[in-house]
Amino acid sequence: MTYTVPQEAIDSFEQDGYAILPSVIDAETLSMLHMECGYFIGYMDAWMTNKNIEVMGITHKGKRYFISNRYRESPDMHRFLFSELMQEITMKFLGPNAYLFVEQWVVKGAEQGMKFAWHQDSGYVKFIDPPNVHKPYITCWCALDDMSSENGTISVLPHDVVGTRNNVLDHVREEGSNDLIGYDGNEPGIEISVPKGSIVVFSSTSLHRSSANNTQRRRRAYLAQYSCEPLFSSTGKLWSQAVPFTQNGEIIYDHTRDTKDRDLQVSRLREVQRDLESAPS
Ligand SMILES: O=C(O)CCC(=O)C(=O)O
Repeated sequence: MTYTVPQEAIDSFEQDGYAILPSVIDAETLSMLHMECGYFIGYMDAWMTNKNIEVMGITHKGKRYFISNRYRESPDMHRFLFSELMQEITMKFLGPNAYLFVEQWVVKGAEQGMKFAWHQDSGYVKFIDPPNVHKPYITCWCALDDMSSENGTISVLPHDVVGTRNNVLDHVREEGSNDLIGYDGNEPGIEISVPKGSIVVFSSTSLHRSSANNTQRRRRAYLAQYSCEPLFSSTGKLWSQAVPFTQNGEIIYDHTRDTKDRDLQVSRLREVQRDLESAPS
């Protein structure tokens, strides 16, 4: 079935910086995402156990995982990331040219799943590279479980509440969690309760956070971020990745070529892992 983003969702994104697309991921794809998620969490757990570490950046073993840019290690993830569904979403919220910028599992452990502080995704870029200027990109936050305040869903702050349209705030790092915080006011934002298979699309300047998971089950989300052009650091280095997805609205993703780039990607990931391990926590 071909999906069309409703006009109200586009209006909501333009006005508030976010839009909710309920139950848009089909059951088969959702089941594939569940299996892949299990694999990557198991891998990360084993890796941290082997290294004898409990914390790596914003990942805290058993409590909260952020596992990024590993889709090439999966035989199936490319089918979702470069699907017609994502083509339609990127076309409507970003424009006719889209690059995969970041993809990431965000999983909160049962009962002890940590909150994640108010931030803008672009705030993480600015924190690491203050002079960086980039066009806002989009985050497609995919709910792999039914999401509620009990299991750590996200909340978003509409753009006009603190003026985040095209405005990247300064973020500060929180001791202990290593979260970057872009807002510490009292606004509660809009808490988003959605069924599994829903996608929340938000702008990279949209402030969002997520609450703790107090339930007895893991809370799983998958994030796919797309930019309208490759994003470079202020010193000219490619930030994360820019995998060509669409051009003039047509899918141009080339899986064979992407798979050939895999060795390069793996060696880049190792570099990032080394940097993370040597960074002060
Ligand atoms: O899924 C969550 O808890 C939020 C993740 C998030 O905000 C992010 O990775 O930027």
